Parts: sequence; structure tokens; C-alpha cells
Amino acid sequence: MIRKISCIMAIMMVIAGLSGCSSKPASENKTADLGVSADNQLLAYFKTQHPDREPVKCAYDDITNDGGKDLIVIFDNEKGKKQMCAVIAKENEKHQLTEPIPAPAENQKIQFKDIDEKDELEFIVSGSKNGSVGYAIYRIVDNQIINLFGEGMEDCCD
Ligand SMILES: [Ca+2]
Ligand SMILES: [Ca+2]
Repeated sequence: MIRKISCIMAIMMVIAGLSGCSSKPASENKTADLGVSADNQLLAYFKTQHPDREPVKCAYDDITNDGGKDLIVIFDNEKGKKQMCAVIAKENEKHQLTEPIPAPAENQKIQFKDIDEKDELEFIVSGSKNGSVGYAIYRIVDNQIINLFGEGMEDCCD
């Protein structure tokens, strides 16, 4: 029970933190920092796999609980829609890309948070579209991005 309450509190704190940052104008996205250095190895790998997709926001941490940092990429797809995928770092073999899923159209933000304090590090993606704000918590399960919990994503995603 206590565990459940602390989990809910963690989510509430995250939501409070996110809502404070959602008022940035969309135009800042263009010039805003990607979230990782331009020479990030996994970002370079993503670009070799998808030269026609333009990354707009990234985050870099270990989301597969194997000690190696992975990359989350929100990008413009070939139709100009925002999508998101993860580049899962593999040692001694090819990195692996997850299936793309819809991502927020504007004001994208990626935050890492170990929501249940065990196993994989979860991550929270938030953003907006035409003033509608949404967010969701994700975890990598079997090399796919799984939506655990969220609100308003269908209104803020492309
Ligand atoms: Ca990893
Ligand atoms: Ca976890």
C-alpha cells in the first residue's frame, strides 16, 4: 500500500514538474538543444538507419537495465509527423531500433524516472498540440516501447 502511494506521489510530482514547462512556444523547438551531443554514437546510428527523419529531441540513459546507455529519439518522419523510437545499445552487435510510435507535436520533453524503483528505468514523454497537453510513462519491454500510463497523449500526438 505504501509502495503504491509513493508511486502515485512520484507520478504527481512528475506531472507538476511537466506542467510548469509546457508553456514554451513551439518555435523554440527548432533551435532548442537536442538533448544529447551532436556526436552521440547512437544518434549517429539512428541517422544512418533513417537519413530522411530529422531528430528534434533526444534523451540518453540506460532504459534496458543492462548497464549500457540507450537513446530515445523524437523525430520528424517523412510526412512531417512526430514519432518516437528508442535506439537500444548492443555491445558487440548491431544496435536495435524499436518500432516508432506517435509522439507529441510540440514542446516535447523526455524525462527519466524509475517509477516502480526496480528493473528498467522508465521514461516520461510529454508535449502538446494546439494547446492540448499530454504525457505518458513508458518502459522498454522486449525491445519495444510500452505505454504504461498516460493522459491526453491522443490529443497532443501527431
Ligand atoms: Ca541499455
Ligand atoms: Ca523501473
